[in-house]
Order: sequence, then structure tokens, then C-alpha cells
Amino acid sequence: MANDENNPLESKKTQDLKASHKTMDGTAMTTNQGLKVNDTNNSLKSGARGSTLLEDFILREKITNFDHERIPERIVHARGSGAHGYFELYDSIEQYSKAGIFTDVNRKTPVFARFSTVAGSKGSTDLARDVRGFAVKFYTEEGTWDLVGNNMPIFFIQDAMKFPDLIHAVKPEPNKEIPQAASAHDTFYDFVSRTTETLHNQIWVMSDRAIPRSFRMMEGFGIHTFRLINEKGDSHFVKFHWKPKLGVHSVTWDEAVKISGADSDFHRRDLWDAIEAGAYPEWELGVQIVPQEDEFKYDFDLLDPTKLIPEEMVPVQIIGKMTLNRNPENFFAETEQVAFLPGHIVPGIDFTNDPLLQGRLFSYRDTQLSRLGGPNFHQIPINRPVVDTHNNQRDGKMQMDIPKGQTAYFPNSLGGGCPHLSKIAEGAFHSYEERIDAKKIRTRSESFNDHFSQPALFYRSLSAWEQQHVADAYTFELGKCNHQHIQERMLWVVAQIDTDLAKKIAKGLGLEIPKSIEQPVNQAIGADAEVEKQQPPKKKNYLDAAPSLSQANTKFESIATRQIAVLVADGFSMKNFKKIKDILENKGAVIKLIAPHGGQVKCDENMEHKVDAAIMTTESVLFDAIYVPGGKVSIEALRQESKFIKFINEAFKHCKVIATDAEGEDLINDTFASKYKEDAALLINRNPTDFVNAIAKHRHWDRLEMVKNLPV
Ligand code: HDE
Repeated sequence: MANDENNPLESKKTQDLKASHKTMDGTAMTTNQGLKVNDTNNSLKSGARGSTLLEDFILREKITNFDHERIPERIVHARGSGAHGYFELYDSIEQYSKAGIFTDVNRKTPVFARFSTVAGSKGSTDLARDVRGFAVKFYTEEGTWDLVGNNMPIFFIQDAMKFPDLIHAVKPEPNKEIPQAASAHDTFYDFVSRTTETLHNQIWVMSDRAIPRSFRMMEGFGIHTFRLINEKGDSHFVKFHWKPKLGVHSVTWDEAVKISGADSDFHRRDLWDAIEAGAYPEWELGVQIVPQEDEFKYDFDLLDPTKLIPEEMVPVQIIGKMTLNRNPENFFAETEQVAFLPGHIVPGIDFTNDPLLQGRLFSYRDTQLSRLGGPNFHQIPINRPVVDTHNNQRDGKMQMDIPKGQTAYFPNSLGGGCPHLSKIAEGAFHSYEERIDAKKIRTRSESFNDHFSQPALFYRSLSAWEQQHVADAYTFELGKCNHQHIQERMLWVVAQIDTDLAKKIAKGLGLEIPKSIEQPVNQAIGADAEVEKQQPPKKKNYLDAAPSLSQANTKFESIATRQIAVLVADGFSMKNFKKIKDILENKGAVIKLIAPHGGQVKCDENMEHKVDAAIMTTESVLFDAIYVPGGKVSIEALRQESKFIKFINEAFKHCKVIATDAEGEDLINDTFASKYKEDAALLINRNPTDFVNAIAKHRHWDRLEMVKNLPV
């Protein structure tokens, strides 16, 4: 019988398979101990209808693993999406920093980036009105550097001590666990109205920055002032900026609400799809450099994380580019287990005394201990540095290495003195030798005590439509509060930023702006401080406007990755469709055919085309623009389906471009758009280049005033 190919039990091939991890079909399923498994559908029983046996180690292993699949979600930034990529430096900035990543233009440093919302749980909607986390891990040749930032350049609070209060106020209220992923509730505004240092970040959250069109279309900021250290040991202050190549774009609040229903994974899917399609997201890294001697030159304190340095005062120098080109293989292993620590820095970069940053240096390592289970989380593949590590730290939960040798202490002779210390010249990290001569004191610096000037500068710098969005957002958020005294107090503090803004909100709330409030406004400086110090100081006006803060001044060049809904039914004009499709796809836009049904549609040249979505499964809010090819039969069919009319009405209301061939005008005549044929972004029978240029503008806000009362 030996070597009989017809007897699988005895064949040479079977014998070989026995000793390998293969089956005839490929990789074998095994237990965690490497034992091959022949049944993963049935437990071991005492008879076919008998009870399951405790002995069934295969069942127990499978279920035990399942029972422990979840780890605690992040206390903040639980909902996130990540991707791999690389960073390239354009020009060395060795005059400021000795970091290899900032001096070696030939390097391609691997990175992993994670974008997130802050308040919501892991399964919450991507489109919450919220700050977005923008965390990047650089696996550099000198060790890992984590730049753990947000998509807004300032933070809510000035001192780490207040972080638990901020987060407890914004998270669902503890008695009823409501609302999920939303700041529009009493506890948040109770806190904000009594902690006016929050107002700057708060007004950014009321702006369109809090509802991005895509992670790929938002800026990132390191927020804190850091230091760069050069070979000579000189320090320069630095703020880090990420600038998206596609410009900064947002959706409207009405879209955000509807996207949350239509596709709550909208941002996650968008990032994944773009990378899969080879449209790799890119951001340029910029630095704002302030010489050490200019530390006290500004009307605000560089150590205060609620203040930005306007680009108009210190320009952003672009020094390199990050490209994300690879999706994770496994969400849990990579995106969930990645651990970002602001304390991960490399020689050439250092901290400042920003009291928020100082607190973060403790918090992130601490949180990983409960989230990832112990001190060895740096050994998880996504967290491993690309360089070898050697030290005398040992043991702990889930030690995954096998440290060798007799010694785990320093100094030693038994281990040959290993591992050895490095000199600074050999690349050792060395903290910047900042001179300190101060009293040990629990306080807030007086120089942090201006809470209104920068929110006012931000609001002044916005375009009219952006200001309107801010007013609408405040009206919505405060309208969701149930306590009038909280609404009124908010009206008073907003009035300190801008009276007209407060008036608009007051009108929406049906309330008056109070003339005064009953308690001091600034709780930050402690109960012992004098009351008059706690009143808002006069606003400073060091800049009339900072145009860089407005999204109206972003890039409007590219239509790459814009999602274009093409509305078709049987009989649509192939000639017209093809012309537009070729031009748009050539420029990187993504065409999706939306039809009355799924499956296929036939064009007027009798060819079949795959439908991307049946109209009942999709919504206009998932697209950036609409094109309706002609073809009389197709247009008549679309007119019969009311969802197509709703689709166009809604896109029109959201200020999107709508283009159609001459025959499509009949369909437009059934929609609200028919009353606005002069509109610059309603293109009937126009040149395809007009369509491309109009899509590049993203949204046509000129339309806002006329469409605001349309009933969609
Ligand atoms: Fe965080 N923050 N944070 N934060 N943060 C966390 O760390 C914390 C702050 C930011 O994708 C946690 O690993 C304190 C500012 C991002 O994994 C936690 C303070 C900025 C992420 C934590 C701040 C951020 C986090 C939760 C005030 C922008 C997600 C899980 C002193 C510069 C990173 C974790 C990721 C995550 C604490 C303030 C950004 C609890 C105590 C300011 C992007 O450790």
C-alpha cells in the first residue's frame, strides 16, 4: 500500500502534509498550539444528542479567545481609522534641528497615521460635530517619534489638570448615557460657559472644521509649542502643521446629520477606498519657527495651548510630505492596538513647559497600561520601533521577547558592561538645558489669561458663509440644552467674542443676551484670586484678520477623488456620458452610476453598464456632484422616480454642482433648481471643462442665501 496515490491516508503526499502546516487545499487550520483541526463546527459530545464535554479543549480555546476579543476602547478618540505610509523631507532644516528625519533628504521614513473623533464610542458615527485626532507615528532610524495632534490648531484647556473635567462634561451624561458622540448637551455648555479658556477651541468646533468632508481634506496641528534642537544644542520654538494636498473641505451640518444615517463609516470608507484605488492621501509638513530670543515677543504666551500663532505673523515653512499608501491588514492588530505617546521624541526635538503637554507626557503611557494590558505594549508589531532596542527592563505581562544573559542591571561586569551608554555626539538623547529659577507653585500664569482675543480673531477671519455656519451651529447646540441659565451664560460669553454672533444665536434661541452674569467668568486662576482679575480682560487686536484661518482661502485646484453621481436609466446617452466620464476620470474623479434598480442599465448604444447603487440604497449626501446624461427615455424614467427628484433637490440645497445635457433640462424642471437657472453651478448643456472647474470649487456658497428656505 505504501506510496499508493489513490489512498490519501498512505500517500507520500499525505505523509509530507502530516509533518507540515498544510492540507491538500492549502494552509491548515490549527489550535493556538499548532494542532491541526478537523472540525470547527461541532463540539465534543457524549453521543450525537448528548451533553458537551468539559474535555473539549478545542471548543474552550475558541470560545475563550472570543470572550476576550475586546480591549477597553480609548477613553477619548475611541473611533478612529488608520493607514501606513511614509514621510519624505524636501530640504534639510539642520540650522534648527539635528533630527535625522529633518536633515536627511534621502530617507523615506515609514509612518502609521490614525485619524479619530474625540467624544464618541468606537462604533459611533464618523460625522459627529467634533475635533478630529491626527496622530502620526514616525518609525525613524533614531527611534520612534509620535506627533499626536488634532485637526484644529488649539486645545480647549490650558492645564492637564482640567482634562478629566472637560471630557466628563462632553461625554454622555453619566445618569442616562446620552447623547452619544455629541457636544450638544447641558453638561458640556455648563462647563464651557464657566471655563472660558475653552472658547477658542469651542468656536473652531462650531465651524465647518468640525465636520470634514474627508480625513484626506483636513489640516493637522501639533498644537503645543515644541522645541527643535540643532547640533550646537541651540533651541528654536516650533509649531507643526500638516497641510492636505487636496485642500481643506467640509460638509454642511445638514449633510453631516444625513450622512450619519446613510453611511456612518463615511470617513473610514473614504480613506480606505482612496488608498485601495491608488489615490494616496498626501499632506505636507510645515513648521512655524520662533527663535528662542522671541519667546516674549507676542501678545500671547507661546506656552498657552489655547493660542495659535497666526501664519500671517510667523509663516509656515513647508519641509516635507507624508503619503499614506497602504491600508492595515487587520484593524484590531494595527489601528486599535497602535499606541501614540507624545513622550516619544528623538534627538533634535524637545518639549516646552506647556502645562497641557507636560500632563500628556504622563497620561498616554499610563492609559496604555489599562488599554493594552501591561508595560510591554511597545512589542506589539505596530508599536515596535524599526531600530533594535536593548536595555535592562524585564518581564511584565505579555513579554514577547526572550532577553538573554545573566545580567539585567547597569553597571555590570558579568554581561561585559552591555548594553552601553552613548554620548550625545553618538546620538544619545539629551534634554534641552533650560534654565529654571522659580517658586514651586500651583497656579496658572497670568500670561494665559486672555480668553477672548483669539476666538474673536478666528470669527473675524471667516467668510460670510462660514460665519453663518458658526451661528447656526451654536444655535443648534445651545438649542439642545435644557437649562435656560446655561444658554444665557453662553450667550453672554459669546457676546464677549462677537456681539453680532451672539445676537444671531439669541434670536434662534428666542432669548435675550444677559447684561451681566452672576459669577466670575474665569475659574482657572483658583478660588483665592481676586474677583476683578477674573473678569474678561479687554480684547487685544493684534491682527485685523488672519485669512489663513478661513476655508474660503484653501486650495480649489483638484477634483481628484471627488465622488460624482451619474443618474441614469435604460436609454441614457452613451456619447455624452463617455465624453464627461473620460474627462472626469482623467482628472482623478470617481464616477458612480445610480439607476432606478441594481444590476445593469443599457445605454442608447445597447451596451450594458454595471449599476453602482440603486437609487433606494443611496443618498445625494454621499456625493460631491451630480451629472445627468441625456437620452429621452432615460430622462423620462428618472422623472417617474421621486427619489431622483429628492436627490437633485438635496444636492442643490447643499450647494453642489449639478450638470446635465440639454435633454436633462426636463428633469431639472421637476426640481427646485428650475427656479435658479442663472446659478453658476447649475450647468445645463455646458462645456465639460466648466463642470470640472465647478467641481474643483467644492461647494457654491453663493447659493446659500437663496436655498436656505428650500423644504428639503
Ligand atoms: Fe489626548 N489622549 N489628551 N490630546 N489624544 C488620548 O491616549 C490626554 C490632547 C490626542 O489615535 C489618550 O492612547 C490628556 C491634546 C489624539 O490613538 C489619553 C490631555 C491633543 C489621541 C489622552 C490630552 C490630543 C489622543 C486616549 C490633556 C492634540 C488619539 C487613548 C493633558 C495635540 C491617539 C490614548 C490615537 C488620545 C489624554 C490632550 C490628541 C487618555 C490627559 C492637546 C490624536 O491618554
